[in-house]
Amino acid sequence: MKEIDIAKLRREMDEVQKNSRLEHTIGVAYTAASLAMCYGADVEKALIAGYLHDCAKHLSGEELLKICKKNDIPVSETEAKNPSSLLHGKVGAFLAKEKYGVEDEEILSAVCYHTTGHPGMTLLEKIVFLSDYMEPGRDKAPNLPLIRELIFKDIDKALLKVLEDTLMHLKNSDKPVDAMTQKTYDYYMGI
Ligand code: DGI
Ligand code: FE
Ligand code: FE
Repeated sequence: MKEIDIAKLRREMDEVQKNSRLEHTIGVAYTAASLAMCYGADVEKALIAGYLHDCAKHLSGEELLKICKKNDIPVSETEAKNPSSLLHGKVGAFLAKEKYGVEDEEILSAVCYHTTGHPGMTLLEKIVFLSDYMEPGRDKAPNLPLIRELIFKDIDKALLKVLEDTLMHLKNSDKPVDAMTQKTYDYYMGI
């Protein structure tokens, strides 16, 4: 893997992210590193993916759509309607490569799919997806104590619970479910 200066990456996130998002980013990076230690994934890759996962989140919906258009990144109808929520992962992976010099496909795909997941996730993708959900700064999701305990014992059981709670939350708050979020849920629920 190409050498990435992790301390520099953290400083770069410090520059583009406001206080609460930076705290969240650091929380995701260290939670992902801890899960990598627990499950034998690459700790450095987990840290890098954690630091970068929301590297496009400070951009407006308009800016995200513009980057997609300019760089031929495909945008679905649901993504076009909710760019800030649903496009910052894809654009984040693009920036991770083009701006922050990450070449590792595993890291790029963990950044890309951190919001929706996807069927057949790698261990690193699961780690980043779940760290984003349950890092220490998160306090709104239901069942956090249960998920935080379960995740270090059985990551796949924790994944099922998170997917279930996420879909329930989206439906209860009348938010359109992204096709990939639904596909991920169906795949892991065995539907
Ligand atoms: O970027 P974060 O806030 O740290 O977390 P995230 O990337 O997991 O989620 C960003 C937002 O996207 C959050 O408000 C939840 C929302 N979201 C996740 N899946 C879907 C979704 N929104 C819609 N409309 N549809 C989805 O399937
Ligand atoms: Fe995000
Ligand atoms: Fe996040």
